[in-house]
Amino acid sequence: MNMGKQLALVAALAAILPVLLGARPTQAAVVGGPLTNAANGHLYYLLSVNTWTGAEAEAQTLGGHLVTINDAAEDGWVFTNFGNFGGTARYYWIGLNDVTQEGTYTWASGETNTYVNWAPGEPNAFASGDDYVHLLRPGEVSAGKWNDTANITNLGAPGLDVYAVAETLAPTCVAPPSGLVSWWPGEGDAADAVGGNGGQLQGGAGFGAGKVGQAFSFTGTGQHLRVAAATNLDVGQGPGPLPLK
Ligand SMILES: [Ca+2]
Ligand SMILES: [Ca+2]
Ligand SMILES: [Ca+2]
Repeated sequence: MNMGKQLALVAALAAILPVLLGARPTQAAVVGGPLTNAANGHLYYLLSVNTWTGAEAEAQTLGGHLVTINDAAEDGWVFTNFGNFGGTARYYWIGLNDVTQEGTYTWASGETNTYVNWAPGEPNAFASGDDYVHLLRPGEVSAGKWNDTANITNLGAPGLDVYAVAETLAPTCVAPPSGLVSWWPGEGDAADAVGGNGGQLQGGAGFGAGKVGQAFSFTGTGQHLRVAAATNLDVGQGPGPLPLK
């Protein structure tokens, strides 16, 4: 290839590259999880490669924020579960930033805990706009420790993409409607949380993961919850027991 063609190729690539880079969605997407942290019941999601602000936007869509690392235990839990998610060592954004005031770091969630885990020499505010914090990935010196950088998607070389971890509160049940006679939450037993009409699981019915906590699990023919007749649970006359399936 002669020099003229090389220059033309470079010019063509230079024209295409910003288009390719600009093609990344402005808001991250969920690529892993949610995983539940038993220590606090919160849900954590791995988000796709994006800027800190793009990742925070997705975290808010999920009902939370980029993860707030409240203490060393949470720091370790998140790093263990997401630093090498799917067998790929990943950098990931956390909610810490000093956008509002240079040098004063705050969490996207508004929480005011003071635990930090900076890598040696960080945060160094290497460049103006280095206001966003990510973890160093497994296999690196200072793996799991924190670094401030710019609002970017990549740390400057192929493969150095930055993912993110979002944290949301545990889902909660809606408030029970007024006049509720009985409520069987299915949290490991067949107790009635409202009316005293506890039941008996029949036919090998059990419990599984529910939308909130546990739920009844009916997986075979004849499995049901049997509840005895009661004056406060009058379902009228029928051919047999009222099944809950
Ligand atoms: Ca947290
Ligand atoms: Ca800064
Ligand atoms: Ca830095």
